[in-house]
Amino acid sequence: MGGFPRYCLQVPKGSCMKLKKSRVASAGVPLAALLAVLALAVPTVAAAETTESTEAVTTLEIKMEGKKMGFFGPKTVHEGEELRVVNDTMPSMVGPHTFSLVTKSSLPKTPEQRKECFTPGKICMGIAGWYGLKGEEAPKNPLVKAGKEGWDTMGTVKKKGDSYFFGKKGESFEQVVSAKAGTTLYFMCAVHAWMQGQIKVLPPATQ
Ligand SMILES: [Cu+2]
Repeated sequence: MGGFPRYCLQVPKGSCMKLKKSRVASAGVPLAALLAVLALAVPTVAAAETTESTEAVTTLEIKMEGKKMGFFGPKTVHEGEELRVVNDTMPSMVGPHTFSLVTKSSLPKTPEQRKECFTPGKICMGIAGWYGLKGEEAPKNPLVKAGKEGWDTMGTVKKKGDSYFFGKKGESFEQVVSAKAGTTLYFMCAVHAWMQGQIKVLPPATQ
């Protein structure tokens, strides 16, 4: 388990995904575990779409789905709700992750941008900088707070955003969505630049 290693940047193109695929295949995900995940996912989605639930928690999972590793979960969350992120991958296989709010224009869009993400002046290294890191070590404090308490601030290569560093499997972190309704929060992982997503903030749920 390390810090911000350039897992997929240090190896020839393609071999990173192949490596992960074979390791995941050999590890074998029990069907029961997958079913449990599916069973959990259904009520989460349902809760996000109704206004009846109280103390709703919206959960984004960091996991493998087939060959694709990424953030999976609902596309909307209510202002004032808890947004939880859970890491279901093994750091010993795929490295750590960050869930980092970044501005839309900061997201690496092309393969070239993703490849160069962890270099000076680029967003992945910028996120490491939010943690006060210059290289690939793990941060002492996994949480970077910016703006108001909770998830609200999308950062750039120069400006801090809200971020959490996941160094362990099963690790979970949640805090309130303090971004205003109407905002779309964009996020990415600083270790795996292709792990990106967005979630739209809806008006506070009426209870
Ligand atoms: Cu990642």
